[in-house]
Amino acid sequence: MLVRSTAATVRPLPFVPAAPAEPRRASGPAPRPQGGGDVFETPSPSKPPRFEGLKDKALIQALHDAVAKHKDIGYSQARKVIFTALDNHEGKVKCVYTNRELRTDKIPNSSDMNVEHTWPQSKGATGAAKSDLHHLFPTDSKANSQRSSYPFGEVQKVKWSSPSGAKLGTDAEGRTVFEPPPEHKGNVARALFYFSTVYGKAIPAAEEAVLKKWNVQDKVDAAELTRNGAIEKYQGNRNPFVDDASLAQRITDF
Ligand SMILES: [Ca+2]
Repeated sequence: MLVRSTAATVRPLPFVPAAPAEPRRASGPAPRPQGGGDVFETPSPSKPPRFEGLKDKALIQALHDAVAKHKDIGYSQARKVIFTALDNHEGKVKCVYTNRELRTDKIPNSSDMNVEHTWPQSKGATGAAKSDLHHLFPTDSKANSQRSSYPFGEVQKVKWSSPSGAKLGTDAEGRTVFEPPPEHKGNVARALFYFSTVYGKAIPAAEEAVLKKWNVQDKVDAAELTRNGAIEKYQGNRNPFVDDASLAQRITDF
């Protein structure tokens, strides 16, 4: 499953959902359907552990153990949460790639705005990972199509761009890559570090190098921190790379 360049790499066990095809409703209370959705019953205090003295695989394992377990709210609920609560500010939802705003109080038509899987479904964001809010963001549907499932990178030769600064094109090595606007670059990096850690997926080396750069360039701001805390209320876990952006620098190879 894991495509790694180094041999004998021990990865943390990926988070495994109960089973595919609506299993999470087989037991436990039925989800409440109102806007904003279920709130996780026992939100933990927002004081993140420090993981001092750990690095590389030991740090990945410790982070995995600390945050992988969470509530799978299901994809329809994830979409509802994003468009009606989590990313709805004063009645408007903003595309993270183009900055286009849409006034809405419900899930919009998917040809207008939809949910971006920062870690693509085609590359493993399935099961619980498909509805994990930490890597889901609202996007303009056309921008989402442009990104497709291309890796993130620095575009040299532009094929498509948005006034926001998002670009699709080829990088210095000729690979087709997608570049988000500057203010979302760090958010993408930290979302993918989280995904790799929680689901045991490797990040290709070229992409990882760019993400680490973006993690430093676009630092965590109040909005990203607030979103991290809000997600914790829905699914019961935090993105530790948002709580402490320096963690990524202690991991040589995601
Ligand atoms: Ca940012």
